[in-house]
Amino acid sequence: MVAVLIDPDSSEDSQLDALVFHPHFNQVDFLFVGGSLVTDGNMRSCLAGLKKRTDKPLIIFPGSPNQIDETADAILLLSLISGRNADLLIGRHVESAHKLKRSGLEILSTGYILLDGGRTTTVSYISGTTPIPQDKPGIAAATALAGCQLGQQLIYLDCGSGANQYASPTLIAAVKNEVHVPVIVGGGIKTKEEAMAVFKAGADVVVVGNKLEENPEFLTQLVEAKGSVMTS
Ligand code: 1GP
Repeated sequence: MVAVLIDPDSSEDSQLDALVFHPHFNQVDFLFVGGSLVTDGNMRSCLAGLKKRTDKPLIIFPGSPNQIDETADAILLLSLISGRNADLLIGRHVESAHKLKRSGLEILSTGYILLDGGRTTTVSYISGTTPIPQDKPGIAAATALAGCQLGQQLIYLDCGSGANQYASPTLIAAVKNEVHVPVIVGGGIKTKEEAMAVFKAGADVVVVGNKLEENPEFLTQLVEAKGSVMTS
């Protein structure tokens, strides 16, 4: 499946139109909304702008508890299991627990694994955590397995938005070999070939943000990548 990541801080009406009215938008499965640094509270207006245009599932990909908004459909309740920052493993969750319960959002418990994408990304800087080196697939696989043993329903392998390097197929395959929950892969995917490699390695959901923000026409190639793997 394909998910498009929308950053509420850079979602002008014209950008949303370019995405939603794209001829291949019907092939998009989910819209993830959020980011590791939403500075000016645009979450509600971004969700409203999307709801006006589409009935695709709107799933919050939260960078902080202030991104919880009951007008979405669901939330990836992320636990940053590749890091050792207690606040991002359980602290923020405790702070948000009541708000989340009241929100009525569908909660998708997600083991979030940050991978080294070849540069310092906002998420690694803001979270203060060290990403897993991509040449250590065994560490990523053991981390994903531990997340599942703790009851997480999804694993998200992320190189961080705007990464130079996307998740390596070897690492994705190692994780897939270890866990039986859906694996979401994102960060730094910029070409059709990269998207195909990620799908082929076993990603259940491929997420693209930056590249589509920069060029909505990339949706055609992303959808072709998904299609080519489904038919092979
Ligand atoms: C980031 O996985 C997402 O958390 C998407 O990354 O913006 O690099 O596509 P990009």
